[in-house]
Amino acid sequence: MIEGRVVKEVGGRFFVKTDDGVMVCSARGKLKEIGELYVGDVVFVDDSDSPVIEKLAPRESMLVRPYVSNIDGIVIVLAVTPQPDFLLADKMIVGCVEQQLDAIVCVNKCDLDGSGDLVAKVKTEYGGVADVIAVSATEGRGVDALKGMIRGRFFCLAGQSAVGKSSLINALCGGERMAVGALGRNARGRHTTRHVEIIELGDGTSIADTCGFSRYEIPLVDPATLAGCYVDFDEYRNVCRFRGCTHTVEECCGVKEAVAEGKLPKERYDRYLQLYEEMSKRWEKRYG
Ligand SMILES: Nc1nc2c(ncn2[C@@H]2O[C@H](COP(=O)(O)OP(=O)(O)OP(=O)(O)O)[C@@H](O)[C@H]2O)c(=O)[nH]1
Ligand SMILES: [Mg+2]
Ligand SMILES: [Zn+2]
Repeated sequence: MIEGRVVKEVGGRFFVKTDDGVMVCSARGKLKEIGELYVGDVVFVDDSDSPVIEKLAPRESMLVRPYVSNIDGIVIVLAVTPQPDFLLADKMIVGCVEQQLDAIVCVNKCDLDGSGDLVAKVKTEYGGVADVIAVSATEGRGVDALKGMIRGRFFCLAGQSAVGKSSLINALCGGERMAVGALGRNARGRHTTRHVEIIELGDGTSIADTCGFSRYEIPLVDPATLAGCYVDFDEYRNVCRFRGCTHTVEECCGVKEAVAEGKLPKERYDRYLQLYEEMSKRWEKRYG
């Protein structure tokens, strides 16, 4: 059997990269069911006849949106247009903390960000929890710096449709690898990329292009533990009077004080309350 990595899946056919090149494979038994094999999976292929994936190696990490496995981190792409959905980005960062993945927040289309307002805002929101980088896929600005940040590792690009994920892949590999969409008149995008695909950039670096999305559900967690995924709150929680403070309704809360003093971004905190509320509702209904 030959070992390889699933680098792309289209309509039940899996493209598996091995030392000898890419093989187009089908899958055996349960593995051929939808949602069983992910791009990023390490698999074993029987090529005695037409190549078939027989076995799956254990996964080190796994995301269900986008569907990809064995990544080291996520490049969360925001852009000047379409309008950034910060709650979506918060949720992706919670997902990264839970799976112990690196998060890079990448602000694309900074050629349209005149005086740098969006970049400044994103740095305020996420500077305490992730690396933030400003790029322009079309003008090439910041692309080498981004490449440096992911060197030697496997990252996936994630974010809303039309933020420029595929354009960034093209800029990173200096070619026209991925199809790029046009912006719709409402600037909401049209979902150009329809499958996940891994592109190797050399030096052991690879990056996955993924389909844009506008909804992202983090796995259900006890709302009491949600604040633990906000690492920017860490330095203030020892001021909280109550152990296990959720930083919502409690008195004498270090996080709330930090927000009031402008040390933590107010909008991110407000979205935390929103997510806390959402999670509490899901938690109450967890048994049906
Ligand atoms: N001005 C400007 N436009 C950009 C930049 N990057 C991408 N675009 C444009 O944004 C549009 C969408 O780009 P895509 O790369 O297809 O976006 P995507 O995130 O891959 O979208 P989906 O595949 O639908 O998820 C295209 O019209 C690109 O030309 C940039 O840095 N500056
Ligand atoms: Mg795309
Ligand atoms: Zn608190």
